[in-house]
Amino acid sequence: MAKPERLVIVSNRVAVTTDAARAGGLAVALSELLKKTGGVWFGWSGKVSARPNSHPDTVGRGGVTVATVDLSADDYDEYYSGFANSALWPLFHYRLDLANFNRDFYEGYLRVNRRFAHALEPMLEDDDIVWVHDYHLLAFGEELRRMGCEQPMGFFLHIPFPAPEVLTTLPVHDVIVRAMFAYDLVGFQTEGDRTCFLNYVVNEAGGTVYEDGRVSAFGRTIVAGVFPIGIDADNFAELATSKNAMEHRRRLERVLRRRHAIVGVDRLDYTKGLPERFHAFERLLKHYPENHGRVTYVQIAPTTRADVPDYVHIREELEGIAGKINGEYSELDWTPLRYINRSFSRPALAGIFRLSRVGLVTPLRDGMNLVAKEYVAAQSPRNPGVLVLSRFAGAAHQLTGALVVNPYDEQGVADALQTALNMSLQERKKRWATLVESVRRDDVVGWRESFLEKLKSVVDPKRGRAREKRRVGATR
Ligand code: GDG
Repeated sequence: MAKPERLVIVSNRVAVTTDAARAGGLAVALSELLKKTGGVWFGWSGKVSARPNSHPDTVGRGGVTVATVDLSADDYDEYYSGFANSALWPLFHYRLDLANFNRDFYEGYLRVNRRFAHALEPMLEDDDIVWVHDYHLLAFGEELRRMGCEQPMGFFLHIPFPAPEVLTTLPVHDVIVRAMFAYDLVGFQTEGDRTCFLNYVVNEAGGTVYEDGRVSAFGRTIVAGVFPIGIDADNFAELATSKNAMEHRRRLERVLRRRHAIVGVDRLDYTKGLPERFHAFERLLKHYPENHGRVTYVQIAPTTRADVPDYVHIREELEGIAGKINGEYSELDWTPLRYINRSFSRPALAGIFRLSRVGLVTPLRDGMNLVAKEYVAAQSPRNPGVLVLSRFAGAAHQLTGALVVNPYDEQGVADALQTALNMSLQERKKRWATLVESVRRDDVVGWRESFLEKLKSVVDPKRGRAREKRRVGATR
């Protein structure tokens, strides 16, 4: 039997673990795969050092080589906080008002992409398959190609791809999209993201789109595909009834005292629509006063990217709104909004989801949104809750059993919450059956397999030729 190709995963941060109780489904799914095929996970160590290593530090963990490099303080400011999180992240989420197009950031981004490529290249073998993840590393493949690497390379964008009208505000938009053409396969979360990419290619780069998914521009032909990411649904469902989950559930039950819970869980990020969501809850209390003393909204929002200034602002803003709502509506024995600015373990989240009558997921823009899928997976089949989901989350294209809302329409979200809180058990069960079927069917294993199968099919003829060439070279 032929030996499976070795997989090399490249992402900004590495997360090799199979402990599903601690890590997200994505980290677990990718590390399981690496263990099967053997492989390398390469990325930033998470450390900032005065003299970053040019050769990766490597650790072997059960057949997987974890290879990491550090960043310098300038790298961190320009590549990570700068171009990735202050230019690309806001821009790709349609927040032009927050985007900072400082040229030093861009230079730093290219420098780190190049340094990462130089660090990985000596570790690559001819038969490797390289799979690069997300917006931090758009230019990584091009740097590897410059060094003569011919391995199949795929890229998956976890966040949305913006419409050309938005993308072209980035002064270096053409350089960035050209770099994406170094990959053989570029994957997006939704058809909408792929369409935005294709529109750019045709209208801005003068490229051609073929019916079979191939796209030509900048002198290269690649394939652009849609691969909606999923979760490990069965595992998350099991977590929801684990001992740890039950403990958290009981603690929450004690404070709820038979009230309904609405739950939100999001990284504290301005794309997640949290101020709008808080205001929508305020409208629920104002326009549907029967919910006073009857409903508690629990919002878990652990801090991320705390050194990017816009993340400090959003935190302050939320504290203000939460204080106002609780100041106005609290009773001696009822706090309407419990806003918790820290993280919980995955089993704890699963337990809290299972207890909550409503899962409130209203990002202003989101590549997919895994929380929506996790909420569905955690529900009890006998008494499932209702998912209220933003139409601007990639997940809305799959999760049609949700109450789909416009997160900018605060009254509309309040009305949907009221509908969810009063929905009959029969209707809840019917909607949940549709939701859970989709979450189980399109899971994280299906996602990774379909991406890699497509990548192999795209490059197969080319790989055949490359092997042939090597064989010819060897007999000379
Ligand atoms: C990006 C894209 C896309 C959250 N709080 C805690 C915690 N979490 C976990 C959730 C979920 C994950 O973090 C968040 O995933 P999302 O998909 O919701 O959002 P992003 O972090 O923005 O992810 C997104 C995703 O990539 C995958 O492609 O869906 O669109 O933006 O798993 O449960 N986990 C723990 N404690 C917390 O307090 N343990």
